[in-house]
Amino acid sequence: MTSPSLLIIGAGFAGLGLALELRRNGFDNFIILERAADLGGVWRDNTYPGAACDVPSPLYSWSFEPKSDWPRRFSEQADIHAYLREVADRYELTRFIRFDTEVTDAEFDENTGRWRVTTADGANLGADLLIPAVGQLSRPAMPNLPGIETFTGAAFHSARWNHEIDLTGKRVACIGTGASAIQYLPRIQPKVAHLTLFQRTAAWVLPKPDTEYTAVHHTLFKHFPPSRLAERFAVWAFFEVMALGLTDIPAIKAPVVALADWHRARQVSDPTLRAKLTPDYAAGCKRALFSNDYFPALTQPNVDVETTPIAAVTPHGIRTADGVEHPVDVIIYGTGFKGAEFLAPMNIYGRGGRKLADIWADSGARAYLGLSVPEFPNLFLMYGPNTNVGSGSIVYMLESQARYIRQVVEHLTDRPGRALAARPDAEQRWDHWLRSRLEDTPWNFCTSWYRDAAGRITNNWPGATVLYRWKTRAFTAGDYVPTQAAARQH
Ligand code: N01
Repeated sequence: MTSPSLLIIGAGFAGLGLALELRRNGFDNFIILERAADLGGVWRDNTYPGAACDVPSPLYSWSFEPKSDWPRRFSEQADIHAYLREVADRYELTRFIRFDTEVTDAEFDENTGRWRVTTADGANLGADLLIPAVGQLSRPAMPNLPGIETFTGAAFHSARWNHEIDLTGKRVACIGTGASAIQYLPRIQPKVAHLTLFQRTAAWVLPKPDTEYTAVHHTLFKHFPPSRLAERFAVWAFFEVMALGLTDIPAIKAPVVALADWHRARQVSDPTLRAKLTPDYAAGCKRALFSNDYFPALTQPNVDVETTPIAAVTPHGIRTADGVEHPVDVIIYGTGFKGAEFLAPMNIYGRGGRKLADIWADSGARAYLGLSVPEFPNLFLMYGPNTNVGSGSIVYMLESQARYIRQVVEHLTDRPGRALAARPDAEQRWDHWLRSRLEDTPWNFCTSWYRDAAGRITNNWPGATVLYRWKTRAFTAGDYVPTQAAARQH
């Protein structure tokens, strides 16, 4: 049996998940190229205080590698990173990973039917299949603020937290109110002298049903697996209902809005502050956030919430549009990621030397099932266009993709030189169906990282995660154009 070779780019949840799926099914013919010196992806990079997952761990983990002793329901970064390392060790994955190896270019060679990859140090590698698994949130976005480079204090992005800067007694500016900011802000507020939150948009915040798992939980989860499955199922069902609320059953939104309003009213007694913290856009348009300590932190006497837009960064602080100078010692940019720039800065060339970034610049990022692009044979994306979840566990989505790609590998086994790219008509039907479902979603009604510069919703999956599982349940050869490399015809 000759199985095709794979180059997987990235050793985060996606790349490792595919490697596990392959190993579990007897395929070892792959290499993972990882630009950093460690595995873990976003769970390696995001080390800010309070970094945690806002999806409970029984669901935010591989279904086939359950863990009975998570310290709490919503795990912190260190525990998730440790889980990734544990599982990677169990399956001896590290011997498949080449660390400190950043892919810069990849080109499909029509003669050999293989991918040729170039790395930052100038090395070349080849494989039958190329699997970028680089995530959607791996490249921090800095705001384009005048004077940003003139600031003389310390400044860093939340995803590149500078742990050498002691924030104790400092005047700190926090820019951004997304999922990252609401986690670190309550952790740093007690130690700083003064914190100014520069809020452009208020967040929809829901109570976080977190709990510590006790020894009783751990024993039950370990020795009575139905209890662990029940926890996983309950979390999954909750997020699926929320996802349906975003796409299919708008009536579900009313109780969610009521809950968020109640939460804010209960935690913020000052009406002026409460008004500032009340969103003025459709719930669900940006990611809904779970926190019990964000609003209480904002009510503390050493905190100001500034809603006047930022005009410029100055050498000693931030100037707002009303001309007021806010002197600060440290600026923390919780300003998100370049989520719509899929696969950047890599250059990926398909048949005829066509560059993927150029095609997507015109059409927006799109791919059949979020996985395959016409004219890019044997390129399969993980966490590709429109496979992010507005509600639910990305790990569940990645498992669906890993299963699908494993079926592709099975199909190509004993077909050397055969390469598959989505049929253009299959991809168009898929995109048409996606766009029609996306039309009525709340994601259309504000700006967020779910949309590209042209306003197209390129990131989110419009539905329950189980719908994606269903759509990707079986590889169908008829949806692909098979090509046979001239140099490897039998
Ligand atoms: O980034 P964001 P994030 N002036 O893009 C503001 C995942 N995640 O890192 O809303 C002023 O959500 C911007 O303002 P506005 C999760 O999928 C997961 O927080 O554009 N403000 C916004 O408030 C999440 O969705 C976990 O008006 C500026 C903020 O910066 C994704 O990562 C934990 C600005 C950016 O928010 C991104 O979250 C953490 C400017 N010039 C993150 N530019 C889990 O728990 C930007 N902003 C799994």
